[in-house]
Amino acid sequence: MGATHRSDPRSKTLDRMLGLLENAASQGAELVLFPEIAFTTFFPRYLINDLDGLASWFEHGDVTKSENASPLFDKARQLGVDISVGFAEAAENGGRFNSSVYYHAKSGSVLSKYRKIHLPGDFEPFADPEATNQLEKRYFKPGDLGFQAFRVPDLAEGSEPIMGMMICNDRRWTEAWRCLGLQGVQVVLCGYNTAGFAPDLWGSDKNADPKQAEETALFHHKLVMQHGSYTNATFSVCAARCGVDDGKYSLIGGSCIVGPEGDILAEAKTVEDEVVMAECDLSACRQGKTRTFDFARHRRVEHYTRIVEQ
Ligand code: CDT
Repeated sequence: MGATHRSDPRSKTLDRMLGLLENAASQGAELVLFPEIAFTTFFPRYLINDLDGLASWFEHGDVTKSENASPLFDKARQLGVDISVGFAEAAENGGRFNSSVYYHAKSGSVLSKYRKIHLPGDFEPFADPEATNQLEKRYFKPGDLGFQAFRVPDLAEGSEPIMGMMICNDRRWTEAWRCLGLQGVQVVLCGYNTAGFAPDLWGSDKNADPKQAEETALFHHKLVMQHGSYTNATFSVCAARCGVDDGKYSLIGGSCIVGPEGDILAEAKTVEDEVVMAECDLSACRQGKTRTFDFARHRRVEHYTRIVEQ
């Protein structure tokens, strides 16, 4: 999904999403992934002190019934296409999370929900008013649902694929991939909003060439998607919110579908609204899962305790 500005009405963004879903369905897609916080602009970049104002960026309660989001789920059901989509969740118990759901069209139900665990950025904004902020630590709690894989009935013929979700910054953490990999995951879904040139945020050189900085961000993005897919013998699908928001904030593109050998099967050509499509034969995961990354035979867990120590 390309640029989505702070001033864009919710209905405009939703209409774009409906159009993308119809486009994908017309090409035969069985599952469509939308980005992180897809229904609005990436609001954690703004300092929002007004509580009512902040609430307006969130979906309250069941996202599939939410006024601004429900038409997407209704359309998915009508088209018979599963969707996974990211949104800002205001939960019934008052918790606020950066979440995604997997919606199963055939049963008209949410098969799985994920709440982002690795929240990047800061609680307080930078002193420099020109800096790009990412105030996720201010607006969200770390996810409390773990990295839980789930089975999807009626998707791939004759099988119930094992899937898992992560959101944006999670993809940079090997631990997140391995938690899903250990559950035998065959497809990892990951929506993201990744700033391009934002030196305060990245801790990089303020005088760097912005184009070069974006290329580096894109390189790191693909690096972790390809590495995570390969070392866990899984397909992965990632969808960017990209382009330049508010004429000022650049977000990298790079939406792609990666195979279990780490190869990119399809990738976005633009930083605008675009459908990226690949046919995934899940039996291709078998090679890695039974040989190089046969975890039961080759892992040496007695040497991994440091990973879970504080
Ligand atoms: N949305 C999100 O998680 N973005 C982060 C930006 C990094 S902040 C230093 C990402 O990992 O792409």
